[in-house]
Amino acid sequence: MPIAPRRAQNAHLTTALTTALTVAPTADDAPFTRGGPATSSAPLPLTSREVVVSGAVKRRHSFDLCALMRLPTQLTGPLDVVCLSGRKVRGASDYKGVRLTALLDVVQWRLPQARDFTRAYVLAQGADGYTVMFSWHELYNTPIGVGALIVYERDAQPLSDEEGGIGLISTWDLRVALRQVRALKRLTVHLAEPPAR
Ligand SMILES: Nc1nc2c(c(=O)[nH]1)N[C@H]1C(S)=C(S)[C@@H](COP(=O)(O)O)O[C@H]1N2
Ligand SMILES: [Mo]
Repeated sequence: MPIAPRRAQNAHLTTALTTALTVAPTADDAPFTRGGPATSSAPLPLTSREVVVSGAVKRRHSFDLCALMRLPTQLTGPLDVVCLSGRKVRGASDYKGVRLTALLDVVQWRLPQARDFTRAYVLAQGADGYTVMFSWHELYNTPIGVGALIVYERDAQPLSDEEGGIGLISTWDLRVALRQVRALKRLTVHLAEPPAR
């Protein structure tokens, strides 16, 4: 079933987001762009062929393309990938992948104390080190979890090496480009340390 992005309902939130981010470099997203030294003319493509899930999990596991394809398929439906600056990176009619929570359900969160989930989170890292975060609550207690996908196809074509091979996309984010991770390599589960009482 396609996941329809809830753009219309979220219009008022976009305004709030723009206001909240005025301290961030909105005019120019240079700090967020990738790339090696300015001198390198043809940087190697950053590609992932498997995603390793580790950290606070019951059993560490590596998912290659075949393993991902065995999990229940999700399609995004039409989606604009827009950066913090408002720049549209691309439009897609469909991404295909599996839910991030489907991978986490395989490895199982290791949460020794009853309420550990309230401070649990996942870091998703690309081949170049680009890292984004999802909390347990976002994934299981908000609609974000339904739209957070590990993707391997766009518009019925496999993601090429140049496009990263395997990626992550958070369909229901207001600005989708930011939490899109190209060449997703690692997912690590963590427990945030509460301050001493
Ligand atoms: N691995 C990785 N993913 C990334 C980034 C990055 O630097 N590295 N930049 C993000 C930002 S800020 C944008 S705008 C988009 C750009 O999309 P594209 O690289 O797929 O064109 O990727 C996002 N995902
Ligand atoms: Mo960006």
